[in-house]
Amino acid sequence: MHNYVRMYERTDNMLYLTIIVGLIGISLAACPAKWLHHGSSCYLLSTDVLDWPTARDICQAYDGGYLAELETKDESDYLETLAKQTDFWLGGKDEVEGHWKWVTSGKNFTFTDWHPGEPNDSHHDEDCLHLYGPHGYHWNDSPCNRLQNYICEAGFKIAGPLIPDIGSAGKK
Ligand SMILES: [Ca+2]
Ligand SMILES: [Ca+2]
Ligand SMILES: [Ca+2]
Repeated sequence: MHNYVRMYERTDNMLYLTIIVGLIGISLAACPAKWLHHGSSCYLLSTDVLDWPTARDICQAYDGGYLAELETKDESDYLETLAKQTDFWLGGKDEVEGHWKWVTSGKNFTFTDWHPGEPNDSHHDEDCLHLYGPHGYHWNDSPCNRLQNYICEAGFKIAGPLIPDIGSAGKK
């Protein structure tokens, strides 16, 4: 009887340890569930459509999240390949006409992949950046109130090597 009690206590302790280690593991996971990892970032391709300001706010509501900022050809190529089914808002805007910036970081564009003839500020009403299907998913400026899918980006968190070791011990 005494041994049974001790065994259950031990099982409970192992359960708590497993839960705690699991929670630590989740908090240190490389990318959150449904987010894709590429390079130093995680990306979430939306399944809903929003106007550009709302998409920006939704992305910023995620921990460390922002509407995607494409700083390199590698990053742009990766997302253009993924975007092949629909158009996606990106985190660029020309608040001052023709002066494009990434809104979250405030950085000027260091790399661009504009479709030829873009940005054209069509009807003097295109101030928000997106990957545009009819333009081969290259960059285009578009009216900010248009409802489209969007891509959120967040920093890739590297899990420490110690945590997986504790995790595997806790499961034994
Ligand atoms: Ca980026
Ligand atoms: Ca514009
Ligand atoms: Ca345009």
